[in-house]
Amino acid sequence: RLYNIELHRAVNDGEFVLFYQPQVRLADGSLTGAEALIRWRHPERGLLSPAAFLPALESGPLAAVVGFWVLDEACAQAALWRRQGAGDFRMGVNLSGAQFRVSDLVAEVVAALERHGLPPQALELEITENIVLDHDDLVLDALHRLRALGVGIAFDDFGTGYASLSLLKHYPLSRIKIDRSFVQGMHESERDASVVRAILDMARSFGLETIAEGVEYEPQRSHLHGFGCEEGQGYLFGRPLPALEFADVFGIGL
Ligand code: G
Ligand code: G
Ligand code: MN
Ligand code: NA
Repeated sequence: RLYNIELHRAVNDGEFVLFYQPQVRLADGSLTGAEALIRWRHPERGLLSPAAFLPALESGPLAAVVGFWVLDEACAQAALWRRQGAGDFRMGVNLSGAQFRVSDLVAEVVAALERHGLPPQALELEITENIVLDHDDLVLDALHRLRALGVGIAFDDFGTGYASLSLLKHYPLSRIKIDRSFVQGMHESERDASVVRAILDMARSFGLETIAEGVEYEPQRSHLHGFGCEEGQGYLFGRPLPALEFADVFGIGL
């Protein structure tokens, strides 16, 4: 209960902030975009990461409100950075199931893009297996309409769920995000490396773009690049940062 009151206060007082983690081309490390990641600047408990509050947020009434705030804020940021010379910069935004259930997700996305003058190709929505399994037809229909508009759909944490192959077959995806659990083991474990190679082969045959999560060490980058993975995200390239620091580190708006 107390937690719900606090979440309402966080929404009303603007205590949520977005951090941005770089996404780069594995070939040369050049920036392609960022994933927006929510944080809670809690007045007493300091900076909270999603693990500390997302479960409560997503099981309560504010999940969609906060989700659409994230969408709007991330679109505004991407539009600003593109105007400041970041070129084809792409912004990744995580979705929650509530955003499909309680409102018209497609209308909200279109409104956010128009509000900020962001082209649909510059936005990539990230979905997980849980979202898809919970709300089947609703989700499928919304995703088809979003893809038709040109918005990207990335399948997050790919490979960890039970239905990955079935989802690949049925859902209109544009990218696969290879889960970091496979990436972390791939330079030590032949099995993990095989899983990564198989995922990349599948992505190719479905015509999907690829990004590897959790890239921390140079050998992981070079193996992934050698296997044909296009992009990477992880501590090797940069941690999630507040917008101003991100722009500073990546030379946007200089
Ligand atoms: O930022 P961090 O690496 O701690 O993120 C942990 C998890 O929280 C990630 O798996 C990410 O998908 C999820 N997450 C981060 N930001 C958002 C958000 O804005 N909305 C939703 N639904 N999930 C998020
Ligand atoms: O897929 P998801 O949206 O959950 O991914 C974002 C999460 O992964 C964030 O919590 C982020 O802090 C974390 N993360 C990003 N890069 C790395 C990395 O290189 N190593 C590890 N262990 N975690 C990472
Ligand atoms: Mn994600
Ligand atoms: Na995620």
